[in-house]
Amino acid sequence: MKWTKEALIEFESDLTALFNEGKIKAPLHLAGGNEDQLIKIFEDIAPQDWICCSWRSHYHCLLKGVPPAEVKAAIVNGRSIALCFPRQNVISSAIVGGILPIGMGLAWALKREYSNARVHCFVGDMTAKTGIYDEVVKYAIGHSLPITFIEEDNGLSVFTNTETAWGKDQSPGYVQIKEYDYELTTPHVGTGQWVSF
Ligand SMILES: Cc1ncc(C[n+]2csc(CCOP(=O)(O)OP(=O)(O)O)c2C)c(N)n1
Ligand SMILES: [Mg+2]
Repeated sequence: MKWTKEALIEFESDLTALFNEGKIKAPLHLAGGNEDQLIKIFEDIAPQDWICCSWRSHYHCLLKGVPPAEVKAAIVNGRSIALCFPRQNVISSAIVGGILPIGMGLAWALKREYSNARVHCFVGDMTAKTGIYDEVVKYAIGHSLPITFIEEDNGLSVFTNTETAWGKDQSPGYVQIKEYDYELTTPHVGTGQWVSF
């Protein structure tokens, strides 16, 4: 099924109405506003690729080909924040940053199997500012893993301004970061030889 912006919005509006009528007894994170961008991004996503998402993934599921009735049923049953559809290679975690190491492990597995599939890992702007994001992106680049990270930047962490949360409105302050290079000459004590962990 080829999704248009209007059809996505209609799908979400239907869910919003159900939520407001008290028929969905679980959180529902609305997307509203990123339809054009997602439709474009999914043009480059192959059927064999994997989609890694977080708590707002109904558009991603639909665009990956999960039948709308299945997505709707899962949401009405309260599973909106962690939609997983293994048949269409869609997995989600509702833990901030939780999907990142999962996606990275998946990408490692695909590389080891010489698969031509890729992982597409979607994260919010606050998630992209967490420590785990830095580690995972650095590791993925370093090991040339078949993974794409997509930051969905709405400037908000739930309803808090992300920049404000990190103190961006404050004066620079007194924090200093210093760095120097050095060469280690002694191995870990007791190993007797160089070991790698
Ligand atoms: C470990 C953890 N802490 C807190 C939360 C609650 N929480 C859900 S979404 C979110 C904000 C994350 O911001 P961002 O990644 O920008 O996503 P957005 O709010 O834009 O969907 C938080 C703190 C959570 N799900 N997991
Ligand atoms: Mg955000």
